[in-house]
Amino acid sequence: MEQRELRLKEFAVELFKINAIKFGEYKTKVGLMTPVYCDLRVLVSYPKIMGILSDLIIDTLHTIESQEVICGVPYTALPIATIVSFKTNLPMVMRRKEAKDYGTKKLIEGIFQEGDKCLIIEDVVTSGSSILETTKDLIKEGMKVTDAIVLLNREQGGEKFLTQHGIKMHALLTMTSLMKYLKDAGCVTEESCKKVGDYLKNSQVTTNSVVTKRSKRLEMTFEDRFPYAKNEVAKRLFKIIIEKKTNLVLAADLTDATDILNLAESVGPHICSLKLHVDIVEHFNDNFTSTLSQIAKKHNFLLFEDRKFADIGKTVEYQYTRGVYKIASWASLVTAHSLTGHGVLDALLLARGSNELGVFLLAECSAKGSLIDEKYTNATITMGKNYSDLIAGYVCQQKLFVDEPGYLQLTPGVQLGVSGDDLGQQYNSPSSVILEGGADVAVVGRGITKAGNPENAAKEYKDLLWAAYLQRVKQ
Ligand code: 5IU
Repeated sequence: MEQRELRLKEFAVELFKINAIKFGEYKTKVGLMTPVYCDLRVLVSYPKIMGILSDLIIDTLHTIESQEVICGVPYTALPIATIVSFKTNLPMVMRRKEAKDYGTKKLIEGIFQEGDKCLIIEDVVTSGSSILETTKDLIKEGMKVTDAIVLLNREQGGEKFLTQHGIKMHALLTMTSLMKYLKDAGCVTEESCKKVGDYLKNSQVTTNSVVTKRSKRLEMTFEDRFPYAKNEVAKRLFKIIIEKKTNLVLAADLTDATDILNLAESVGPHICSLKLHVDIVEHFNDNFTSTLSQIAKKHNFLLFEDRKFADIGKTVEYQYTRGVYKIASWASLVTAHSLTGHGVLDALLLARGSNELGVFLLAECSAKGSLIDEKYTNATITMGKNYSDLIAGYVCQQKLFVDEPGYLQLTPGVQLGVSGDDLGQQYNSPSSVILEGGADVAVVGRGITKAGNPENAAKEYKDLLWAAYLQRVKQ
């Protein structure tokens, strides 16, 4: 037997001895039964075996084109990557795993240059989706990923999936070689080997099922979608929604400044954002927006100006930054029409400067007789795709962009017990906009502002919307 194969065989037997590989009847993460279970987290308790493992990885590393940094997929592979980094002097980067930290902290810790090639280290590969998650963040930060070294390839489809995404997988052990080594060493019976072989044949993770699960916006939780958001304000909005468990946006369409402030104060705890039409506010002054900003900060919601920008870019730039309202100085979110072309988005991108800004692009309207047709809607969605750093999502009434989990669907026209108003507004119920319409966040105006007790109404809408969301993602 070749030297390396001998070392791998010894390593496989060590894994068996420390119970990192177990045989019997075990439940997998997704609830299926498996005759072989790998728990490589125990490795940290065996420094000597960690040493053997890191040397085997380093041998493989020498067969791969040069890499500038390495990254272990959290958590099990983190200490393994650390040892490899230490022994090879190859710097390491770390990916944050906790979604809730993303809003305020970096995705990737450590120093790297734009274009650096990053080698991925992982313990066990089944579908390959964990490696792809990590890869996406590394790419987002400007690195390249071409290779991944893994301890064990379970041979359930992960290698093919990663190849399709341009990542070559180098496995120290495959389930087949592991079983052979263990059988040769007398650790497992012929029967166990057969059971594992049969199991592998019947439990292939098809590439499609992985892709579909990962890209279905409507079935994913806000937590799972968070890493896909590219716009900074969208990330903040995701974070607020998750923390406050509310996807309710209040349309505070009152004309008296003090009434709006009082409403914001009482309803603040129940909303993720407060939407204004600032040009309907009488006696507007800068005090109004600064007080409102303080309330927004206190109750952790975002200020949203429903300005529906729709002019040539230069005018939009002025409308956003200048004049009486100085929208840029207080609104984190605005709406824009796609009608006049991408100049509107270019202008907002340019005028944003160091201000935080997320744009909801108007793809549909809730008003009866709207001239927006399917072609316009589709062209709007396409336009937004080129501005992922600026766009927080789309305003629309039905399930669109279902394969874009990082964008939010904002749906207005929500009220209980009323089908519309005298001026063309059309209403749906909170549960139907979420379940049938595909809304992520819903806008409620008069359903709350005209209620006898707006705070109680807001709480009721919040609870109904959240229950519908949980039902949609089956939580
Ligand atoms: N709004 C709509 N429909 C739309 C768009 C915006 O109702 O298609 I685009 C705004 C108008 C108003 C709020 O500020 O959402 C809805 O208020 P009511 O819930 O009071 O109808």
